[in-house]
Amino acid sequence: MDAPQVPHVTITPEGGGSPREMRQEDWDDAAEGNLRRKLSNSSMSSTGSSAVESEDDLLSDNESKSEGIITLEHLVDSGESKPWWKLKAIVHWPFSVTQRRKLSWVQLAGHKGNFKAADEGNILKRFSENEMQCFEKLRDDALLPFVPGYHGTVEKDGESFLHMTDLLVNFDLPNVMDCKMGVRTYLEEELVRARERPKPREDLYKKMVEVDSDGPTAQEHSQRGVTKPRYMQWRESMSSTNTLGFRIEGIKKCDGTCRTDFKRTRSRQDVIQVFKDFVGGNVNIIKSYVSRLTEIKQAMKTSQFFRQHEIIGSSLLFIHDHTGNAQVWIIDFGKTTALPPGHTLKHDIPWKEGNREDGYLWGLENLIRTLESVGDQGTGGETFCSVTRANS
Ligand code: I3P
Repeated sequence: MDAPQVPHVTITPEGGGSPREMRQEDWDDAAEGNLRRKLSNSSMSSTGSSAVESEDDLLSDNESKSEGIITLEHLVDSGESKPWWKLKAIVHWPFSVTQRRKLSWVQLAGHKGNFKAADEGNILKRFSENEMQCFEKLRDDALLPFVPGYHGTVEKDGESFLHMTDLLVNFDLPNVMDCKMGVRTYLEEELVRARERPKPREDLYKKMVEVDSDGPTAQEHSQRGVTKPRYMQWRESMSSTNTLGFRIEGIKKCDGTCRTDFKRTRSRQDVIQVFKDFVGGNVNIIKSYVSRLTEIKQAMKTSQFFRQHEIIGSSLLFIHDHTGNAQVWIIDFGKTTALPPGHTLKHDIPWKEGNREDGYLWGLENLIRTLESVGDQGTGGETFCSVTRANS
């Protein structure tokens, strides 16, 4: 018998394709497992990194952005093409509890087409040599308890995928936050390449102007393009990446709302406010997060993998639900690269081009301190999805 399919959520570029209203039969189909949720490229990039060396060249302009729209796609491989369904960012999920459990998998970001449904409790992520090597090395590492389960590679529809555990499977109506770690979000080799072969991109220019029309220089305005490292550095300086060593990329809450508008969330107080809202007034969730982050930090101190890798573009995925279950996972190793033999990183000293430092540990310490102050300040009113549950 075929294994049941786990549906996937897709966040697609706003304006791409023609949305239509969801109808009752759509939800019924969803509940029967006839849909899959698939994540496309997003401004949050939480899980979708493709091959390190090629992204800059491969991505087209219209593949680079999401404003948090969720798309559901029919899973049935019947040959007949069913329409893509688009669901605006702010939605109230009209599912029963059982239906919602079946639709429990959500992916906050990644590049288009990166995910597919797998057997129950698992997902398929588009193959990346880099990421696969990381998972292989992590099998015997102190960080193993904090990374998604990896079950090898599989072929599907002529493509290779990494077979991984679905991190949301044990949650009911999960709240999910993606925090991208480190003081730098691009590889040194991307910097070198842009210097040797500058390739201004219009999509990145447009994303920059959308947030700050004064962001581009006069030359960038006239060519209507910015290079990738220039864009990434600007993103880092606008958000808390440079100042705190991590930034909030996106949040999906239990009521189905998605937010990706954190590009200007920069100060510690801004971050505290976002976390307060994320946990909906529950200080115990914050405490659980702090203790999990502290365990991760301890594990990093003994991890060989951590010492021997430059960790770029990796995120911490925060997940909690109304039962009080709260976990943090280290995800996205598409741009994590091994250092030459004999070299190690400290992860908490400043980056200078050539030293490959990523500021991961410094960011993690800042994140822990920030969350501790959320706990100290209290979080304000409780808003929990159990209320929604009672109504369903
Ligand atoms: C994207 C984000 C991603 C990055 C992507 C950027 O910007 O920095 O991390 O992908 O580059 O466009 P934003 O968050 O503002 O949308 P990688 O981490 O894989 O480099 P891309 O457009 O080349 O995919």
